[in-house]
Amino acid sequence: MLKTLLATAALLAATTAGATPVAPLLVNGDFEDGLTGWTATAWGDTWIGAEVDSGPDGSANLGAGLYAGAGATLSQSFATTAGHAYALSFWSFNSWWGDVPILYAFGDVAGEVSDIPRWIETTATVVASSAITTLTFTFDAADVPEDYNAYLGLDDVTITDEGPAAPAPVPLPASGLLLMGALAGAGALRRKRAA
Ligand SMILES: [Ca+2]
Repeated sequence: MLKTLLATAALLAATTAGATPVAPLLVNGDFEDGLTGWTATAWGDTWIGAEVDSGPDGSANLGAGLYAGAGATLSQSFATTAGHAYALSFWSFNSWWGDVPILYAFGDVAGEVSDIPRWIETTATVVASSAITTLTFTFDAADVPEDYNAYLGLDDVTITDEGPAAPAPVPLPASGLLLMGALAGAGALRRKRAA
């Protein structure tokens, strides 16, 4: 019990000190530990796995070989605080005769990266709506023709908790109606007093 209290106190102290860097919410987002922490599914002949040293900084990265009509998904779920904004960043590339897109879904935000012949960074910000949020990548090879294959790379996936999201601005029509209501009320009060 005392140990738990001390640990909690230490955690609070570290959190409030502000000097401690924000811990990554994802496990193994840089694939230096293979596919640990990730759930990977592949369809057909698609291959998905960790490459050793071809990442953006010569590090390990995720590789996916996609064959005709096949694709693969990669996902990871983690704890989030509803109402907090989360910044997503990842590096990716594709290599093929054509252009196989990388689709990503993070909470209720979805996006697509395509035409990336070299490593580039993609960023997005999401406001979490629940205690658990899932990040899913889908490597869409639906357009890969027979006897061809595509190759995709993914590395340095990070999620950063940016704290409570700024409240959405009140729509003008709503505030206008409120103002009109207040003015009408004041007018009615004046008429009542004058009567
Ligand atoms: Ca890496």
